[in-house]
Amino acid sequence: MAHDSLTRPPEAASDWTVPQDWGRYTVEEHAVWDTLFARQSALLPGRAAPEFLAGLDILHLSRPGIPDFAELSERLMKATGWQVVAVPGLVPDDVFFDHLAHRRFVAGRFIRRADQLDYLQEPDVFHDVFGHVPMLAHPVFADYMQAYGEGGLRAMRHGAIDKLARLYWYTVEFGLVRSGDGLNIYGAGIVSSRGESLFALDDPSPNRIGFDMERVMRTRYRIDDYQQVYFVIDSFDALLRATLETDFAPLYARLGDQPDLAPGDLLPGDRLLTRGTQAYAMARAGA
Ligand code: HBI
Ligand code: FE
Repeated sequence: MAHDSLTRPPEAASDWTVPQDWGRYTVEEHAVWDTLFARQSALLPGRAAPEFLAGLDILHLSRPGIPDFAELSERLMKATGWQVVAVPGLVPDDVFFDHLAHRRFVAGRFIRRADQLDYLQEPDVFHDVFGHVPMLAHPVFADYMQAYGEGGLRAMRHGAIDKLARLYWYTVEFGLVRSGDGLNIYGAGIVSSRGESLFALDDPSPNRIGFDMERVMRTRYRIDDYQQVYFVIDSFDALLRATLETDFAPLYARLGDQPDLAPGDLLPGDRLLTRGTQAYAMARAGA
């Protein structure tokens, strides 16, 4: 997603952060958080990765109301050295990567309206804090997110942001992880969405493919509907190792010579866990 068209709002600092102004949230806004939290908490046991559920506990996120980032950051800092900072919305890529590289997770401070419970385009505080922050309490994932930020700053020098954004998309946002003989959710975009928390694991429509760095970086994604493919990591250790061990310069060069893949494409070399019917995507395309 190219964010160079963004202009920094006057109230934002040079690093695009703004005060959360926790005291300004209304009773209705806290109630929206509580409604979303209750829905997802009822749904996620057995579906979300145990590491995600542990993060909810470690960070006391089951307390009612929108979390105060100062309190949340105090606990998170003790766990993995991360903190949560408020931003007005999407920030430019270089700003985003720099925050991640310094263990600062940027979270939107606004929350969706009660009539937008099921979907919204811009990441709000529920998507960012409920979706992304619990995994930051897990040391290996916390290291992965910082490595991703550092990689992002390098990718900019190779003009490879779009390739690296796909890694973020298919892991941090929409990743699945093996758990015993099943699959669990760890991606924030899934775990913060009731519909996709069901669809990603249960629906026969999407492909589910074993994670491979080059394959992920070749694969386009959609931002407007459920994913047509989910990539599955064997473990968070494996994801961190893959990121630290990849020599990205030659990989970006190889990627430059190969055509991108559409979200629903399959390759002979894919480690295919589910060959999807793509029925959902076809129905939506035909609608
Ligand atoms: N800004 N606030 C915010 N949140 C994001 O998730 C985000 C962003 N800017 C850029 C971005 N994500 C992605 O395009 C990067 O992966 C490149
Ligand atoms: Fe997100």
